[in-house]
Amino acid sequence: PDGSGQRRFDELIATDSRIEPSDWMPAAYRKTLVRQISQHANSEIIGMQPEGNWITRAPSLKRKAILMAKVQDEAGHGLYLYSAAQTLGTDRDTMFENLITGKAKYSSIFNYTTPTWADMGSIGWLVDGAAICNQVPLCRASYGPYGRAMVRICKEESFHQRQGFEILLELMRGTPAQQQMAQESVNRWYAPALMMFGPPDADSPNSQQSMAWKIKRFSNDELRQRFVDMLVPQAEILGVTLPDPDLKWNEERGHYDFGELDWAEFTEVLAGRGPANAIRVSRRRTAHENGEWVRAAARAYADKQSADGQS
Ligand code: FAQ
Repeated sequence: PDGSGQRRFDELIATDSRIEPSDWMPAAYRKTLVRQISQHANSEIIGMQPEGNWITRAPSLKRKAILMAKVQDEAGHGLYLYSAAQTLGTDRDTMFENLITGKAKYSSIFNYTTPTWADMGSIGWLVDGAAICNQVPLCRASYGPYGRAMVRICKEESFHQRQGFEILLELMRGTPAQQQMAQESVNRWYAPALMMFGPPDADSPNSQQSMAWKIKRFSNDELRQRFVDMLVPQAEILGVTLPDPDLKWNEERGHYDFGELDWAEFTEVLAGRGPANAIRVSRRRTAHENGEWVRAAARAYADKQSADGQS
């Protein structure tokens, strides 16, 4: 009430220090963090599905083991992120409930389907690649538990990105049919991966405030540009073509120019009308319901342990 909490908060932000769960923080800062961190956690959990789809059909035992480990990592990322969000006072049941009733957002990218094995390569190379570009700066997010969770997540994402690149490299060194499968997959994933960074800066209502609070360190368009600049030389090594006729080096800017994205498609996906929105949410709901007996058993066990401890 005397404004000292706000002053201390402003000082911590100005000096690039960390805000911790027990510190005073503005209600709007708390709200935006819960929004972003829970959406991020939801993305990791929903993001298990497009790749989970290929675990039983991976082309070798080695590929199957790698893919299982990757999908498990995603579950782990979701769990640390839900824990980070919980430190802000929102309980996990509420976040799950919002996800399985379709109220909560998660990344647009996971509403696309994975019809071919090459999609495992494209997800690793493009989706994890975009995730790293976006998330490395989040390691310095002003909220301590979020920034610290991101450090480990980014290390694992780097490994994921390399395994995706390697799947595509192997296909590109293979038969013409394999090369075609890789190129066709990159054609489908490229533009949706660029949209992961969010709407253009002029249409991004949250960016300015989130940057002032040092949650976000760069704008959506800045990170998208960084990603495109990173992809072009990697695509050359792979021998795949990025599906954008307007992609070209701009000497003056020192960056690649690229074509306008289909923002109408992005809006449709966010509104729940992407190729796989309905299936993603319904699968998650079914899995949650089927897991009820495990939660009940864990609760009963914990209650018994604490009752035994008291006697
Ligand atoms: N999809 O004002 P802004 C992964 C929403 S990586 C859906 O610009 P903000 C790893 C946004 O929430 C994917 N919604 O918002 C993995 C807002 O709506 P709201 C997850 C989007 O927050 C790989 C509205 O549009 N990564 O999971 C999207 O400042 C492989 C206006 O936008 C993260 O979540 C989108 N693409 O910036 C896992 C990173 N973009 O909330 C498995 C953390 C925007 O007001 C397999 N998040 N919206 O109703 C962020 O960095 C930010 O939240 C942005 C959006 C950059 C996503």
